[in-house]
Amino acid sequence: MDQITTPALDQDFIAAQNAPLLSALDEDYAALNRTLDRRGIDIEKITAAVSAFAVAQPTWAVGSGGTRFARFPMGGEPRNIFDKLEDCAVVNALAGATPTVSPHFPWDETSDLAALKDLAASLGLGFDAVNSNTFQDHPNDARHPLSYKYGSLSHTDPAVRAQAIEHNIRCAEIGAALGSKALTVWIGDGANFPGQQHFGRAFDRYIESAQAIYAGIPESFRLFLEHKMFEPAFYATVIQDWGSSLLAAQAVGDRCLCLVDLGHHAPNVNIEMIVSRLVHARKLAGFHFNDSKYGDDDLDAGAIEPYRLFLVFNELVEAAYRKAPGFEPAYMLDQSHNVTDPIESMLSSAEAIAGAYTKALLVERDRLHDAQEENDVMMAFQTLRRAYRTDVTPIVAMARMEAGGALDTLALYRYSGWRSQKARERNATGLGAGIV
Ligand SMILES: [Mn+2]
Repeated sequence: MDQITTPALDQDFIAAQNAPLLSALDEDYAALNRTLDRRGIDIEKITAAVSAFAVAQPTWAVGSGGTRFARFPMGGEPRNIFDKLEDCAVVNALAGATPTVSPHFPWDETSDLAALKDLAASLGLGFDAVNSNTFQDHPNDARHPLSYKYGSLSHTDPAVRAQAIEHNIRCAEIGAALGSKALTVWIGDGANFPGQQHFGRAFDRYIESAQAIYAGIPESFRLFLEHKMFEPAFYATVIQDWGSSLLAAQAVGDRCLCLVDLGHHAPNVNIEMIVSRLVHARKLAGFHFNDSKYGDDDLDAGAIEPYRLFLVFNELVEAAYRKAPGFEPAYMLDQSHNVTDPIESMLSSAEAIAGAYTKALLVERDRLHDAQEENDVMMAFQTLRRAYRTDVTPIVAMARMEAGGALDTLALYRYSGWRSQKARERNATGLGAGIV
């Protein structure tokens, strides 16, 4: 593997670009410090917590996504998992908060896992949850002679279920070789027509298959079940909501947990409350961040409903604050970038997520809990609002710099010339990407 040289990955370059912005940051940070001091909040503690915060990058997010209508590729897109790691490394170098990547198979297949692991290590990246794929056929894989057209883990044919189970176990084996500790399973199984599928039998078959996967993956692994209300099935989906996900996870085992993706719910569902319920059940696997207006839009985190993002983080921070048993969430960005440079979207989203997390950390918990217990509705609401309307930009920037990142991530990324350099070097074809 050739040595990767780019200003975007060079710590001295990043520091030099940060230098002229430092005095303004110091002024803003000092002003915010005075504001928070009046609330009895230690800004240094908050900054340290934000600096330590991490969210994983899915490998598919660094390529241009697409819709069912079209995909509009851009120059310099990654061609394979090795290119994707390079792009993820750029995001992490500048954002300072995205040190792990979440691979997806078969999209990230390689015959040289050792080289992949070596490249990740040289780029300062680790591997997060591994994602399986039984929502499409694998025509080029001899291990996949059967079609998933009518489902995978819940298919009526035991041979298709066995093939899907085997694929999941293999994904976990690859993950174990890379240093991952979790397998995420999202299936597209469902029905497009009333009467097409026996709801009860399909759910029983899914649970049986999930149990077989659980028995086949390393004991060090956690199994994440990701639910989604609709798409590709448009009438009924086997694991359509957190209720089905929880029932299945409870039937499978202690290390089987429920993963919440912000875009996978019916309109108006109270997603922050789902977080609270799954924490109560000790079954929250983690969270996939994105944003949406209509469905599983996979837009950039915080682009449409930043207040909801804050309310989700408020529940996550609440769980950490009260040291909820079994609370060890895995966070990942799960977005599809259709009209932006994916690296820019990832940088923007990492900042939005860090901002929402910071605001949730600013919630005065004791004051909130007191107001709740006293039924002081307005003060409880205002306690959340006070945290939410605080401009936390200086904390997020300071935390990012302390983690080695850039103060102005987008400006530095553009100035580095990474994309145009890659447009010359890469000739992208056949990239695996999609909305999951
Ligand atoms: Mn997801």
